[in-house]
Amino acid sequence: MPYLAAFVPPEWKVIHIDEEVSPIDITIAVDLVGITFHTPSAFHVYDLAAQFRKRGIPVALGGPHVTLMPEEAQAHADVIFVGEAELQWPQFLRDFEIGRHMHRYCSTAVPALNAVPMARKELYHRRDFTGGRLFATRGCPHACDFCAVAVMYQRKVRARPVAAVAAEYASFPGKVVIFWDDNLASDREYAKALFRSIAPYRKWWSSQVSIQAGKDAEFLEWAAKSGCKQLFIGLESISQQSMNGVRKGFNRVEEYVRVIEHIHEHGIAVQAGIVFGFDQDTESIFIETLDFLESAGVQNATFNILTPYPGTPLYQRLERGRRILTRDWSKYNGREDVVFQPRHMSPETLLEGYRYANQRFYSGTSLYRRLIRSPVGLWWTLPLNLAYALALRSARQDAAADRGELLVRCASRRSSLESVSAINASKTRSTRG
Ligand code: B12
Repeated sequence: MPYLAAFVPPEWKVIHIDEEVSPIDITIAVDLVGITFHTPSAFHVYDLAAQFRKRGIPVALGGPHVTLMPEEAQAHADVIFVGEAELQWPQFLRDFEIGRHMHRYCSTAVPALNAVPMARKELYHRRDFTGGRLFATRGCPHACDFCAVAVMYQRKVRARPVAAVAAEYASFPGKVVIFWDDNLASDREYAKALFRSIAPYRKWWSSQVSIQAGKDAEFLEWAAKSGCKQLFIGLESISQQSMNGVRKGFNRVEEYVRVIEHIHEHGIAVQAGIVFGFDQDTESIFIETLDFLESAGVQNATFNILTPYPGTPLYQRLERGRRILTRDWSKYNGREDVVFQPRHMSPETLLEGYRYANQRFYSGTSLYRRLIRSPVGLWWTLPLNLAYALALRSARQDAAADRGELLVRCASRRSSLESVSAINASKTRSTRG
């Protein structure tokens, strides 16, 4: 939002509220409310929008879910933005000022990012996700069938001018910066030029890249020289069949160990993105993945339950197979709920396997095994691991409380308390209701 705010004419006053940081004051006196959100927040946002609209305040909605589900979002807003809004948002503001705006602004082509402004830093909050964050490129050339980016940006990769990115990078007062790019290695020559120009600022940075980055020595050399401390790589699965099945066959599983070693040799830590629940996954995938991550000495990992975001080929495939279990978007969080019928296991087994992976990976023994071999000092890897472990512990406590509440509901319906699937079914029904 601080980035979109940079397009707003200076005579407007912009207030930025991030619900991760503070609650929203529904009674606030404003002329227009704009909200961005991912799929899991959709119902919550529709509820918020209804409260503002009830007070006569127009609501504008945008973001990935709106782009992927425009018809649904339209019913909850005065105006929606479908696709990227660099051109349409300023147009809307002009229309709004003269009281003649449309209800839907669609970007017909992906915008070039040659002249985009820097985000408005005075709107950042101390503890939200915006401090020390910027993007250099947008989009990814790949078409993995579970990824919303491929649908949203039509696989078109665009880059900001190197000098503009370097200037924004330099403008952050802090030492640590994250490039929130979809794949900073989409154009590796561009990336190398960028690394050369940010090296003098002597900051530390991390970003997400595809596996090709780990094979390119010059990329890694310049990344390291410019202060790269960690790369997030979507390894996704240690099953080659699973990778082939979701159009990510360019991830060659037999190369993973060498790629991780290569990145480590440059003094860069690896954060692995792992997904469980692919059609080729069987129950052994959980233990095998953890054995692999520990033996490869991966410093950090983000585990996800495969989630078919609406609009993706994965969603369409599962829908055709009648395998979508719920359309309650709040469950499309990839962390707490399974929303589809996996092929070779039950939803409960998938959830338990996912929990097992988190518990084992962030246990003391695993931490010791992995971090002892870290190419980056403990000052970088330990706080990250502890932060993950703490976040997981609090999520587990919430889930336990949630399960307790569900047991009460089940009991009152005289459902079987032994059956986990009965609990899950009840959870789905009650949320829908
Ligand atoms: C950074 C990021 C995060 C950050 C978000 C921090 C933050 N406060 O912004 C963190 C790490 C927290 C995060 C979490 C998650 N993320 Co995320 N994330 C991203 C990422 C990499 C970049 C987002 C971004 O800043 N893009 C740049 C901006 C400029 O683009 P944009 O959001 O599309 O906005 C443009 C337009 O949509 C429009 N617009 C957007 N909002 C609005 C609002 C208004 C009023 C207007 C006018 C216009 C407008 O204007 C913008 C300029 O063109 C995207 C990938 C991507 N490229 O979008 C994934 C992505 C958005 N995330 C995704 C997912 C799945 C998640 C998680 C569910 C993952 C998980 N399992 O936990 C969670 C959900 C969090 C939640 N609470 O809802 C999916 C979204 C799928 C979906 N259908 O929602 C994406 C697309 C990744 C993917 N490969 O599929 N994420």
